Parts: sequence; structure tokens; C-alpha cells
Amino acid sequence: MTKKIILDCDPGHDDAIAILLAHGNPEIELLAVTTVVGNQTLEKVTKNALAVARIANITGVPFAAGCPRPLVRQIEVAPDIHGESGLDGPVLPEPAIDLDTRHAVDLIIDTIMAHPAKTITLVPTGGLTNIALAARKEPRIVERVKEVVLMGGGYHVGNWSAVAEFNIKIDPEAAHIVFNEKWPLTMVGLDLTHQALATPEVVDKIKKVGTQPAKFVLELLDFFGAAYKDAQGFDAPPVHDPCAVAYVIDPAVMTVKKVPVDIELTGTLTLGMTVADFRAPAPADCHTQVAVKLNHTYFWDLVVDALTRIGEVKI
Ligand SMILES: [Ca+2]
Repeated sequence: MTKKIILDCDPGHDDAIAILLAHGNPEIELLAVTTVVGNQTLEKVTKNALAVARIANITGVPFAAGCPRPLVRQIEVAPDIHGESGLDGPVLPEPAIDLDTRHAVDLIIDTIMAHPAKTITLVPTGGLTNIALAARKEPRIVERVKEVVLMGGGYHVGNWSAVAEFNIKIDPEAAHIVFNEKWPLTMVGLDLTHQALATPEVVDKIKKVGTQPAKFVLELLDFFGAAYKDAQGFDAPPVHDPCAVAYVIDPAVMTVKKVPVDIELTGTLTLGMTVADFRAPAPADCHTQVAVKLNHTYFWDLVVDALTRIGEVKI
């Protein structure tokens, strides 16, 4: 049985690779791609998502634009990591498909309500504005989704402050809503994604695929690697977002630990921190877990396999 997902994203170099992994992996059925302000403005990340669709020849999947700003806060974008376009590096093609006319929040709700209960996994890889609003607009989706597997947060490390990760920090109120709803939630945070490094060996494997979509990924990694080196001192870039998709494909790609997680909304130094309580035992009603240890080889083999299956796409 395939795993049905809705990918809510802000492409974003690693979001783009997450879309390609979801599209190319035979275990995943991509039901919808929705966009949210994050790495860049909504207009830019939406354009980028449609460009990725063209690069990988993704057809028959609705793409919809969502929230242009966080619930409460002002917009914060990340040009130091993703460039002015949000997807700097490769030359992006013009979109070949039209956006769905619905707002992303409505597409998310419609899709979940139209499918049998507990069959759809929500995979947010950006700020949680759309997901929070969907849960508020149609609370029945909380019972109805199978689980939420999100890239965001970190229990020992931040990247947008000492203790807060970008996706959570840019809309902490939305994150608070999403982490406090009682759906099963897996946080694939920085503790895990900082293990998903695109090392020279990984880059070589992608080079061997030899297709235009693979070349696109190499160009993304080239820019992303240089940006991560300059901005955060990484020798190889951590490719965050496809880790969440990989967990949906096969949870064996990483180890997880069941712990309560909540979002700091009032700390002067800790706003947007994902506060994970590792004291044992976890409460019986604990519905959150955090990703701990990645199988690096298996993860990148999934990405390379997806690119191989996507095959050649000429534009
Ligand atoms: Ca992202």
C-alpha cells in the first residue's frame, strides 16, 4: 500500500529535493503540494515549487499557494541560505502547470476530508502557518490524518537563534498550535537533519545518475553548500527537508524517541524553542516523538534511487 502525503513546503533548496524524493519514490503517493511563506516570500516559493514540478515532470498533482505571512509575527526570510529567489543556483524554468485555484489551507482540508480516516500523512517542511490554520478551520482533520511528520525544531540545537530552528521561529504561534493538537507528530529536527550531510561521496552518487533532474539537484547543492559554509561553517550542507519524507517512506531510516515537545512563546532568549522533555518515562498520552539518529547511507540511497526512477526529463 502506498503512503499518501501532502507536502507543505517553502522551496527552498532542501524542499525542492524533498519534492523530488516524494515524487520519485514508489512508496509515496503525493496527493498535493502546498506552499507557505518561509525561506522566501510566498510568491517566490510558489514559483519555485512549480519550477520543480516542471523539472521532474510532476503532473496530475495539485499545487496550491497558502499563507503569505505568519499568524502573528512579521515575515522573516532566509536569503543567506537560499538566495534572493529562494532557490538560487540553477536556472529555473517557467511553470508548465497552473496553480490550483484553492487556498492551500482549503486544499489540505478538502484532501484530508475526501480520503478515508488515518490514510494521509501531513509532511510540513516550512513554517507551520498553513497547517495551524487548517487545524483551526476544520478541527476534524486532527482526528482524520494518520500522522504529522515535520521538518523543524531541534532539541539540542538551533539555527535561527541559539535554541530555535527557522521553521518554528518564523511562526512560533502556528507551531504551538500544531504541536499541541493531539495527532501523532514526529519532529524531524536539526539534531537529525544535521546528520543528513551532502558529502562529496553523496554528490558523486548523484552525478552518476546523469539526468537533467539530477543535474538540477547538483546545482542546488552547489549553491546550498557554499551558503551553509559561509553562513554556518558547515563543510557539507545539511539537507533537512527530505529527511521527513524519508521517514514516511521507511521509519527504519532513523531512530526516534517518544518525548513530550512544546513550543516556547514567551522566552526573551528562547522564543520558538522546541522544548523536549527527556525525563523518563514519557507520559502515557504522549503523542510526539523526536528523530534522533539517521542512517546516512540509507537516506541518500533513497534520494539517489528516486532521482534514478524519475529518469530523464528534457525541458
Ligand atoms: Ca523548508
